Amino acid sequence: YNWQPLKEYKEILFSYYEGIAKISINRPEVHNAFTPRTVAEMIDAMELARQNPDVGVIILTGEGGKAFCSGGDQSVRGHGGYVGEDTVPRLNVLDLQMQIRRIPKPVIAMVAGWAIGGGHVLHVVCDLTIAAENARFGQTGPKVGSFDGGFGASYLARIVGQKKAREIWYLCDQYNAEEALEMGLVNKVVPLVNLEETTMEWCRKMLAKSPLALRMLKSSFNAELDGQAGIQQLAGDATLLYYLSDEAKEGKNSFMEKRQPDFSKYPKFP
Ligand code: 1HA
Repeated sequence: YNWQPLKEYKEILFSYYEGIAKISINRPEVHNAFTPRTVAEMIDAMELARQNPDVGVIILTGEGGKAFCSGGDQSVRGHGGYVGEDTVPRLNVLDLQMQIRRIPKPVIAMVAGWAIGGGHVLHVVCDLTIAAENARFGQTGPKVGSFDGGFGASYLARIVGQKKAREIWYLCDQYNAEEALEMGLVNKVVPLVNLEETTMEWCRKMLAKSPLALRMLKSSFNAELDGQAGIQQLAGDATLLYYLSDEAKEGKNSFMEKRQPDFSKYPKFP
C-alpha cells in the first residue's frame, strides 16, 4: 500500500491511503509504550483525521510486528502520572480514549504482538479489533501499581462480561489471540502476514457503506454506556440530520428574512 505521510511526528507515524488514515506508535524498542508526547501526538493526529473530509476510517496500530502497545512507558512514570519533557505529570491517554469513542468514524485496532496495560485499553475502546496470530492481550495494573477503572474496566466488562473482566484485571494473566477471539475481545484472528491486508479489506467494506449510517450507529452504540455524554453525542447527530431537512431550514430562513416561520406544510408523523 502506498501510504502517504500526512504529518511528521517524533513518536508516531501518521499516513493516508485511499480514504484510510493510519496512526501507528513508532517506539518498537519498548514494545510501543507511550509517553505523554506519544499520546499528545496521537491526539493531534486523531483530530486531524476527524477533520479531514477524505478520511472515512482510522487504523490504530504499532510499528514493528512485535507489539501494538505495551501501555504507559514505565521509565517516565513519576509522581502523579507520566512525566513529559515539560516535567508535568499527565494521564492524557484517558483523553485519547474519549477521542477514539467520540470521533464519528470507525476506528479499527490492528494488533500484532503485545496489547498490554494501557495499550490493551486502547484496543478495547476501538470500534473493531483485528488480531494477528502472535497477538497477546492483558492488563498489568495491579502488578505494576496502576489501574484503569474507567473504560478499561467498565467497557471491557461490557465486551467480555463481568467475570472475565475481573479475572483479566485481578490475575493480570496474558491471553493469546484464539482466547481473545473466544471471549469476544477481538473480531478476527489472521496470520501476521495477512494482518494489514485483512484490516484494509475491512476498512474498504466500511468505506463502501453510508457514512451517516455508520456515524449514527457509533453514537448509538456509545449512548448507553456514556450516559448523558453519550446521549449528547447521539442527539448531536440527530441535530445534524435535522439541519439537513427543509423543515429546519425554514426556521433559519424565516429568522434571516425577518418573518414568521411557516411550518404548516411539514408532516406531523404518527
Ligand atoms: O494503567 C495505566 C493508566 C491508568 C489510568 C490512567 C492512565 C494510564 C496510563 C497507562 C497505564 C498503563 O499502561 S499501566 C501498564 C504499563 N505497562 C506494563 O505494565 C507492561 C510492561 N511490559 C511488560 O510487561 C513486558 O514488556 C511485556 C509482557 C509487554 C513483553 O515482555 P517481553 O517480550 O519479555 O519483552 P521485554 O523484554 O519486557 O520488553 C522489551 C523492551 O521494552 C524492554 O526494554 P530493554 O530491557 O530491552 O531495554 C522493556 O523494558 C521495554 N518495555 C516494554 N514495555 C514497557 C517497556 N518500557 C517501558 N514501559 C513499558 N510499558
